[in-house]
Amino acid sequence: MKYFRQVFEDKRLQAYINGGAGDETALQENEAILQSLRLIPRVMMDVEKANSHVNDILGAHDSPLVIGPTAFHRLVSTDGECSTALCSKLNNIPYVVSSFASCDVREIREILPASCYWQQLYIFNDPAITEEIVSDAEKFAAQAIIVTVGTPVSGDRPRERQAGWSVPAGVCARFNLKDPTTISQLARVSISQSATWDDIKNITMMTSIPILLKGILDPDDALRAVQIGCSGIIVSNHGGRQFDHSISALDTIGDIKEIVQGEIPIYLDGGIRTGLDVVKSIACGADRVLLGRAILWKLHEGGTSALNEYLHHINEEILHIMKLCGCPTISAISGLKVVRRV
Ligand code: LAC
Repeated sequence: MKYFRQVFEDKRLQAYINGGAGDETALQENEAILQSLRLIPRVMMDVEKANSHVNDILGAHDSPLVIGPTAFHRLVSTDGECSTALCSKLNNIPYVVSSFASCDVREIREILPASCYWQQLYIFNDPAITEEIVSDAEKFAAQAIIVTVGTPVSGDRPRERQAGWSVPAGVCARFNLKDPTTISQLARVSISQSATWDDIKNITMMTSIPILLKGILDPDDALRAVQIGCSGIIVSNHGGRQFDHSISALDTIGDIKEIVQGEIPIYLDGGIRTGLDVVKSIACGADRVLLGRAILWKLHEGGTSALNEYLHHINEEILHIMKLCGCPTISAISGLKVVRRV
């Protein structure tokens, strides 16, 4: 599968979705690192019955793919998150529903089976909102709560700023935005800048749903997440949308894996577009891999049918590459040797 990048008729929307922070160094590096990795295939491994199943603390699924949290799917497709939920269900791929979803979580959950419903959460300024999302996650039987960390403020994205893009009124289901609002304004009024590890600890006390932290890059923070009782971490620089010169997940996951010592699963995102990217990320240490922009691109290209076809195809590609690399299971991929071509 070739790399693709969606072109939008609405250039302001394109600036928002495709753009990254600053000079887009992190955004480009996420993709460039994936391109530079080479795997050393193993041979004679009986791959006839190769399967891409994963089974960890967050359940059993047919694929290591996760639909990552991205905001406002109705910006790209009429049925928004409801289309995404249907594709998640059809492919048995977990879907992390954003706190900034454009469809009501009740509606999404009518389509999405519990086994695929994971809920994204920020630490909000108003503790009542954080509590409401946690209690909704319980009501709708979320299998995980993914707390996004490392976003006390929104990254400065010149493309988006120069295009003058703002979130249209009425597109955020949970927050009643009456006027168009820039992402940095939305972050400023809603997301806490004073959040600490105590807030994460509080959330783990508030609910028995497994808590994962998304946005971890430093091994010491990964260790802290383990110590505080998190059930997993997602190594991520937020698709290069936050801090332009942040390290890429693939450059730090090895050190994180070493320090975490298998205590909790480690997932990864950033730049993943193809099955090959997924296999490379797992070879570098990821247990599961999240898709971000690619989901929005496919939804925009052709709604449910394009996204469904993409998810199906990417999984076929994962299986094909597993066979070529002598990996009958997903866990065998982590034993492959990886070389970085400079
Ligand atoms: C963004 C926020 C909404 O990156 O996550 O646009």
